[in-house]
Amino acid sequence: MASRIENAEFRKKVTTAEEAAKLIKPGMNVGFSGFTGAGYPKEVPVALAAQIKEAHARGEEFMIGMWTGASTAPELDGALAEVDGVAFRTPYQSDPIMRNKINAGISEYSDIHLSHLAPMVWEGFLGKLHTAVVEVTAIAEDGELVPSSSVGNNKTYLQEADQIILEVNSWQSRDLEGMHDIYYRAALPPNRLPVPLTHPGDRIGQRNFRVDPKKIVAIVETDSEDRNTPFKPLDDDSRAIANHLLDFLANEVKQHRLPKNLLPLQSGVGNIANAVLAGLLEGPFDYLTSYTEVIQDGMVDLLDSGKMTIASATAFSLSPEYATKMNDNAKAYRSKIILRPQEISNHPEMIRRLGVIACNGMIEADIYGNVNSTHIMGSKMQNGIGGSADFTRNAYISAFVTPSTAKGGAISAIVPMVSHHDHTEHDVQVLITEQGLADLRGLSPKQRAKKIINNCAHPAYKDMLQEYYDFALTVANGLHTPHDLRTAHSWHVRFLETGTMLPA
Ligand code: 0RQ
Repeated sequence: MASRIENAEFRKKVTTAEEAAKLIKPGMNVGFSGFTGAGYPKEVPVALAAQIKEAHARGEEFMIGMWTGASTAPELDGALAEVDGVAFRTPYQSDPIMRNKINAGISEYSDIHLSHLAPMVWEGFLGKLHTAVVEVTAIAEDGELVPSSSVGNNKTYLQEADQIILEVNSWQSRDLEGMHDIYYRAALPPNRLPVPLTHPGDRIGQRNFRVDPKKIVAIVETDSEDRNTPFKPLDDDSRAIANHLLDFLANEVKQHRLPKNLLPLQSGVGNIANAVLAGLLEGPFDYLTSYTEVIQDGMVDLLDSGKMTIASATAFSLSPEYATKMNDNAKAYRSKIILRPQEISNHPEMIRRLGVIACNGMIEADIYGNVNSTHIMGSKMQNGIGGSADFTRNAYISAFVTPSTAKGGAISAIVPMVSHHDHTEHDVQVLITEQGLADLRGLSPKQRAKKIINNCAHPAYKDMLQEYYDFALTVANGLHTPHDLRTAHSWHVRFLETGTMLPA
């Protein structure tokens, strides 16, 4: 493999993953690159996990604090969680082993908004950052670091860490250089200035990361690919949900509440989000733009077709097929895709200014429009809030999507009262299931309940929801948001006790 370390001084620091991992000591806080399976370090975490395992076998304590951009991959979250090596984890994660360790009480998890984490690190709220382990595409001749397939919190981790370990990955396209926009003028109050970005395509920063060479303690070379997961083929429910949203947007244009090319789109991760993007490909909207977190396959198709002119994000989240396509054609995509630090891709200031149309997945919503994105049955962590709240609260239109039932119909996604609260009724404007869409804008709680039960609930649960609501009207201590507190969570309790929310 040809070296991507184009600066001679940096070449002297090349070592093995095992030697590099030895520089990470028990109790250290480590900032890792990585966002939705893109741009995470692939060699050092696996070597570190082996060393943690050996230390535990000798009866020694060895755990670290793990900060990332968002979710990573089995070689990072999976490997370190497997050996009980993670004392503390933040922010969004979705690895099944990591999730189990959090829910088993082994790893503490702080579910921080994705736009908040970098400023919190600057502020020192999370304590000292001892080490950064960051994947880059290349080290340029001038000593700057060419970012790889995600930017995430890398700028912050490179600036704040005492010591830095780099993984230089030659699988990433060298042509990625120029796709990124690294903004260095963000500051803490009272010195914070407006971020001068008024269009998703604006470039306000520089191409590469700066780094203090004195802080680099090891460089590891690799050519391992990002662990990208394929999307499931579009199912009928995803298609129905996507169609409800597209019809809604078309009507907003007709009512002159949205321009013909809409406003910049944010779409969450997963199959429904991808179905929405697929629907846009066939839809009537042209000259679309996107101001979002991740670039998915569907967005690449929109850019290819010319339907979308520009996409701004912080990372790729592509299937293996599309990752290869991106690597082969990075030069051509550089004029249409911009990857930014996540405190900019998810910045409330920009989301509000641009008027982003946000669409995110959820676990459940209640009849009043409160949304739970993170917890199963009140206590068990699924993934985390990610960037969903960065976008939802500040969006021009905020929509949440889900199939109306889960686990083969045993769970209703519309419940009397959410078992955990991420997005309040004040922030949730549109709810969509395969059954239909509830436009909640400007409605009172009781008006919302009517729409949600009628338009979004699955037929198997519709009468049960109506009964709950009707009874709540007779027992509630006030008629603004009527609840029967004795039974508000009885559906969840029934599921935990019997395996279904449906009565016997
Ligand atoms: O469980 O894996 O055991 O089968 O939850 O559900 O239907 O596969 O949906 O992958 O789109 O995830 C909210 C988790 C939806 C996601 C959430 C069970 C279901 C399945 C996953 P299994 P699906 P998705 C910007 C946006 C927060 C972050 C975010 C998410 C599993 O969208 O993490 O929005 N959002 N970021 O069976 C019990 C219910 C359930 C349920 C689903 N009501 N009760 N279990 N499940 N509904 C991007 C980033 O921030 C990076």
